[in-house]
Amino acid sequence: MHGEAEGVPLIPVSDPYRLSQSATRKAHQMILRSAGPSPFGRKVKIVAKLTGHYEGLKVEATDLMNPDDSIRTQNPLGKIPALVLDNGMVLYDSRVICEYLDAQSQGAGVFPDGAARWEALRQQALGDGIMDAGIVQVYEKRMRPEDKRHTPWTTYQQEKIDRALAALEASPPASSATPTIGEIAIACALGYLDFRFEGAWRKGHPALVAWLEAFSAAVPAFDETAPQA
Ligand SMILES: N[C@@H](CCC(=O)N[C@@H](CS)C(=O)NCC(=O)O)C(=O)O
Repeated sequence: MHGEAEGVPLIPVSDPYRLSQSATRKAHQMILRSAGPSPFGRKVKIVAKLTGHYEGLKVEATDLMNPDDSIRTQNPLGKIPALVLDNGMVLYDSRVICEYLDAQSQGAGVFPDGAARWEALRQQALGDGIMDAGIVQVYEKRMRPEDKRHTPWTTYQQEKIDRALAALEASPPASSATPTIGEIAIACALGYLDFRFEGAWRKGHPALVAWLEAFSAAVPAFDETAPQA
């Protein structure tokens, strides 16, 4: 049986999808691999707060570009967020982690039942898609030398964001007392656009701006998890 004592390496190195040999942790503590600016990590942190799991979570910074960072053995895709459970199993990606946290809670309702579930999952896909298209543009700048960048590619990605914003402006999410995963994902996507794209989205989307203001007033976890450079 894997050790549960504090300070004892829990998982043998022969189990590559679990904790690295050097990792140690307190019993019953989950480890969230994330990074300050990650909008997907922010989704998970908000859901952890809403479901009462945040106190039991140790957030461990990740250096995605460091080949020796254990994220690459914890998640073969080398992506964050990843959640190391207290039995050593690693869950990824943010959708799986959020659903897991919600399922462990006493009906936080982040993933509603019935027809509302499909609306929430669709909104989550839209919010996640905005983040994906934003991250691709950030990486294009970060990873490629200027003379190798391909503007039509970043324009193609930006158009996804523009269409998503237009759809949301025409039909903003509801302001539920209990925020759904869809509302959380959209708020995190808009927060990411604020963080990395200087809030340019705000121009021409007054209904969405008002929605985000109402969301951040109703859900303190949103401001509490604001991205850090
Ligand atoms: N669908 C994934 C997306 C995660 C993602 O793209 N994370 C970014 C950081 S915010 C990442 O790890 N990028 C590194 C890479 O793509 O290799 C999720 O929901 O968790």
